[in-house]
Amino acid sequence: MTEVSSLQKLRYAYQPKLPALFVKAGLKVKAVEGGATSSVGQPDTIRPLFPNTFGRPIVTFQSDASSDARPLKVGVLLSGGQAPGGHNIISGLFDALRKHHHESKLFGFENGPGGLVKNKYREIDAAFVDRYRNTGGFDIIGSDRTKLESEEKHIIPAIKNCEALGLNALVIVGGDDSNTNGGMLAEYLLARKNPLLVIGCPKTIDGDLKNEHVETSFGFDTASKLYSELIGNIATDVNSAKKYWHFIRLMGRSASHITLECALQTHANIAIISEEVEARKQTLKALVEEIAGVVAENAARGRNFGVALIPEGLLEFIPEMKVMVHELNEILAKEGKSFNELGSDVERVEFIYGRLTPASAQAVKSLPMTLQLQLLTERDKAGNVPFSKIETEKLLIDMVAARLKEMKAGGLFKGEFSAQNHFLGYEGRCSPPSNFDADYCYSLGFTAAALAAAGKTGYMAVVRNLSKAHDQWQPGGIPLTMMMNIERRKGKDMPVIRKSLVELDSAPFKEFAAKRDAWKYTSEYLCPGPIQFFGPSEVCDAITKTMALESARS
Ligand code: FBP
Repeated sequence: MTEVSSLQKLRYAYQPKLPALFVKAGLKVKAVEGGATSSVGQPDTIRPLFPNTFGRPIVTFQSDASSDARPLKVGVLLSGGQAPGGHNIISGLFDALRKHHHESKLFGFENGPGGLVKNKYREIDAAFVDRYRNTGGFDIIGSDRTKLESEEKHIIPAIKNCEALGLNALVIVGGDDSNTNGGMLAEYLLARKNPLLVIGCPKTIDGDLKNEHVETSFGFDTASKLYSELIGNIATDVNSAKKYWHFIRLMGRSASHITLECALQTHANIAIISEEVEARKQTLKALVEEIAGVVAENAARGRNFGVALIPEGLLEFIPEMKVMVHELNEILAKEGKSFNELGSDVERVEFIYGRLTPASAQAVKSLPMTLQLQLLTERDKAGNVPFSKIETEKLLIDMVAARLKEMKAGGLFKGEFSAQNHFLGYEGRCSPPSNFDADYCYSLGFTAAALAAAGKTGYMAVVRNLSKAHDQWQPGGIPLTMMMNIERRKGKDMPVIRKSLVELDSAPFKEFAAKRDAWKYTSEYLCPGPIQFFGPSEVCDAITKTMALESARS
């Protein structure tokens, strides 16, 4: 990296804010344990699977000038999709470990869990980390989606590689799946009296790794602000040209937190929330009817234009599609080998149609063939349908256009429908982190180092009280088992960290539900503009509407 932008030079100089405890005491802290914990679901099934780590207490920290400071060797890896702030976890870890003891060392496993298994790593030194402070992306060490699931292929080599480096702790920066794997690894190590510690950090732009103890995952703040900026700009174009409906699909593989936040930030005319579609048991046909109705009513008011937000994971929440995807997953889990040996797309669809229930076969056949093939053939390493590749916004545009044509013939629609489609996804995942994500991640890095220094394993590093000023932020650790429940994955019941979906009785959803009718037929869009790094704190340090509303009610 020989040339850097003027903004990046200034961002290098930004000193991320820390909780008062770390400012005052550095890592001269001690862990304070609360009472025993349980899991969020099925404790009787999960306890026997985690006999060594289940029930461990929540940990907070207090300053302790007498705490012992021996050098620590820590390995870190970034797992799954990129999220703004990952580099600051690493700079926070590095600075905290150096503060703890100048001989401490930090190693970065390259290209995610895959690099841990293949023993690809680099030592992180001051000159190297300085080039990545407060920058976006995961390019510092890379990431991948390898799951640490096979004892022979993944776990044993991973442990051997950590031992060869003499690591005291491994920090896994990832989402629900990666942290679930971290919890399993911690249990595996303890059962074998291996002293290597495993600590997780909550990452994902999707915002779905959150609960009573984890207030947000990092990256959600920056990504949703960046998408809101772009939606605001499109809305201004809509108001200027007055000729298009823009259908904008927003990332978020499963939960609709990003779409909800962007709706609150921009006042788009339509925002579909997948969790509500599921709760209402709305079929695809009924959803199309609803959207077409809003388009027709806008046209009746002289407005042949508008903005519609579509969450990436929508299809899986439409009841008939959800059942169909579940059946497909079960078929592919059991008969994947025979399916993969088939030579043509025609053979593949016939194979699947014949095994689905009639209702699910009907649901899959109702979709265009390209979409059917994507649903049938593609799965990510966790066995999920890769919704980032499925163009749901185009499907909806086509279906709404067809319905409007029928309505026109029946005299129910008298306007024009000309649509543009967009997908806002990857452009949000590597943005320079907002001040919030820069500060939060740097604090998470310190917290992970404090957990390692305190000898804690099977914990997620957390920072709480995030809606308050940073000096009131509270670092701590939550047992990974505490966030687990049993879910069906790749045809099996598995213990996994529970994903947080949009709850319809949550403050952010209620705010949206109370305001959305007023946004349907107007052009009173909000244009939030780009993320700001310099200027008044109410602009530069603003938290998401989601967090503001959640914390006001908590
Ligand atoms: P994580 O859950 O790993 O953070 O990734 C989230 C995400 O950005 C989703 O929003 C999106 O559907 C998916 O990753 C895309 O995955 P990929 O980067 O493998 O295309």
